[in-house]
Amino acid sequence: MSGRERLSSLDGIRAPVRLPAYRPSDHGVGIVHIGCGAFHRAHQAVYTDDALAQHGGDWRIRGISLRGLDVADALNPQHGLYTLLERDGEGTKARIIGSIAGVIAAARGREAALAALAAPAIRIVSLTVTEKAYGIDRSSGAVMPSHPAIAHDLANPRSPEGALGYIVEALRLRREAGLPAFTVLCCDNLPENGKLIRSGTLDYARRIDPDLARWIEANASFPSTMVDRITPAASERTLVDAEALTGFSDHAAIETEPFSQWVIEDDFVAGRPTWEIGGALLVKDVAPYENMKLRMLNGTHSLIAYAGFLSGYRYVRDAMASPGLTRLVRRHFDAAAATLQPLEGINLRSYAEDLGRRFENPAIAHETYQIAMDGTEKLPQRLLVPAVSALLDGQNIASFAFAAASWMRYCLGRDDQGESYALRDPREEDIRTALSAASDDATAISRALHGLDNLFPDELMASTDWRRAVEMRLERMLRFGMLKTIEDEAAS
Ligand code: CS2
Repeated sequence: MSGRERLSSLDGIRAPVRLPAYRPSDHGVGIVHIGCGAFHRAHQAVYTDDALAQHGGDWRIRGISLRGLDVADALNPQHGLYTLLERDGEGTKARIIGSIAGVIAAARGREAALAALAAPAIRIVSLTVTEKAYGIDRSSGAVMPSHPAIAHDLANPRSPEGALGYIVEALRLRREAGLPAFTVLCCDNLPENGKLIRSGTLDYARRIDPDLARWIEANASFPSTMVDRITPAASERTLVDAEALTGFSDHAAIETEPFSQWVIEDDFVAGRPTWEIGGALLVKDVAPYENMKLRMLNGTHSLIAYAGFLSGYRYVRDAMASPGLTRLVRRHFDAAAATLQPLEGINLRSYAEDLGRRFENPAIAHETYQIAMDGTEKLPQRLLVPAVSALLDGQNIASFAFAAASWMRYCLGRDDQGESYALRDPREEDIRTALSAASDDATAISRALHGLDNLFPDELMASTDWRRAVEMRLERMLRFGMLKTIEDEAAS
């Protein structure tokens, strides 16, 4: 870092940098957000910044980091201020966001985190903690007692470590203090995320205190949301550019694309900011939007991540410069779109064209390896559930099978040059065990990975067409390498 002064107030920052059109310190905190990483800072915090500028209110955000100290240490000395860079081929625009009031690192202050959640002024608790952090079984909606955070919290409910543990303990404290409950707003990429976290929260609470569970059921709400903004992890370059544009050193700067979308089920027990000011769509049913985004954007992203990473493409934009892979990307948009119900006001063809342009954005360095992470958590909603729907409707399953085979090839942990890499998946151990018992031919690998508990839907397991389609592609990947398989697949 240079010797420039650290960003900590709005003084001295000049146009064209955009500043909050309100005085942050005039507004109290009404939201606690758990998981204050780059995505939250590029998305919900920006909508809240817009709402504060237009309608004011005590809606600033107090962040909680469940793990790590970095975000708190970067944001707190800056009084929560940070630079948001919006990048595309035309250039980079800088904006200072003022909606975050500060961040509590739970690792350093569990009591402070619980006190923040139980504060009378809190009306919404939102979350971006990644799919794997909840510990909820997707098919039953119950918590998984073997999940590390759930296991810990069930044994020590008053000193939680996980997201559900914090929420339920905070609600217990509120009930005990005679305070109202809050709205729990899940902003992770999970289908029907509100319903899922509601059932997980209630199941967890029932295991501790059935009375409390009934109170939560009657008093809290859990709207579903669809969130979208491509936000790579910040890099050294992000910080350098933020400093050049604002004149201040900023340890919490982030970068993102110009596009942003937020669809929210309008079900809040204690009010909400006017997020529609920033373009959020408040609707009755989020599920169709969520499916569209998970299947078309995220499903294709995962395909690009596995096939692209194994072809040596470090960034999504590089993968999009490969003619073979872009053909497969477009084929996947079509295959995913064919599994969706029509959605009023949305033309899936132009949605796909926009996605293609967003993936190509030359100014966004989004690592394929970052997206490849946590495959077992992402595959079902992005690729496997739509594959079932394609299969049952007699549609072409080739693209889903290609993506699943790419994931399997990735699970081997070494590329075509023999370089190894870490899988970074919560079920890494299961994957390794399953593979170590299998011989190294495509049929055995596919059988071993299809056999992982609770991952592939029964309809796929039972379909010879599906299994053959996957195995055949995996076999080519192993024999000819990923680049050649992509070429052949794109030509077919
Ligand atoms: C990506 C998402 O890392 C991933 O798995 O697919 O983070 C994606 O960039 C966002 O959902 C876009 O809104």
